Amino acid sequence: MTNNLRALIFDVDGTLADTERDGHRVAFNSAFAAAGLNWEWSVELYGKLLQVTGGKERIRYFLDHFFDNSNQQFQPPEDLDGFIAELHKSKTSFYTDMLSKGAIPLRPGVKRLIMEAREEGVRLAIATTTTPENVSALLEVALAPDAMSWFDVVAAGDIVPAKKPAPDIYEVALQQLGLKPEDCLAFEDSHNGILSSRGAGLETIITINDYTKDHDFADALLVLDQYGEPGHPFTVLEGDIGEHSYLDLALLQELFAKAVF
Ligand code: XBP
Ligand code: MG
Repeated sequence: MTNNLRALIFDVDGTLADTERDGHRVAFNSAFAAAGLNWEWSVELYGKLLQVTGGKERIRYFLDHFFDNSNQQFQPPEDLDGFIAELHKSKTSFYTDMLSKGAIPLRPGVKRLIMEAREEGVRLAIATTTTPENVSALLEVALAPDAMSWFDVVAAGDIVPAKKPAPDIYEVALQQLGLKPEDCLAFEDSHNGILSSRGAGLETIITINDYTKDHDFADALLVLDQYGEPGHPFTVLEGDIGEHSYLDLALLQELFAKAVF
């Protein structure tokens, strides 16, 4: 029996838009400065910190593993969790401000693919580690003012205690969609992301970016540099795409039909 492709479930950061280096990282640094902290996350350091998903979790990971406090300049407050939560709230505010001014565009082909799915009645969902208001800040400006209503499910942030690479956020998305993994495809950009999506049983399409180009994607259905556009082909890094030169629903249906769930 053949299954129909019923829904596309997208990661956000790194997949829909390159938000990490010039968005999240910059917002973290702005929040540190506003709090009077002289912490500065360079592009290189941030690459290492991305090993841990979730902004609050990432700040804690920085303090535990990368922060040189030998001169005791920073006195950790008694309520470190509360301190980190406040810092992260400020980071979210800097981030949503930046994004609402259009700081970060969608990656090539993303809007076209989403519009095509809508036209063809393939449902849309999001499964992300980031804070929910970050998703709307990006999509309402970069996609369309009413873009949030295009997604049947937006599973985001702290609704699951175990963030990616745990499968939980994808499991929530599937549950809220009322679909099985073999009805859907997932879209990711990172090793933690594909561990999460595959952990939930989803076949996964990867688009790499500068931070994730050396990650292990052996488990992916397809690995691309980008979705591409008519006249602007993608580069295929792993997988079989026949005659196609950009990612559209026809290619997704072909891959889906061949997928072994
Ligand atoms: C995204 C993340 C997030 C963002 C920051 O991972 O790891 O932590 O970097 O978002 P993925 P918050 O793309 O795998 O979902 O600061 O809002 O947590
Ligand atoms: Mg991602």
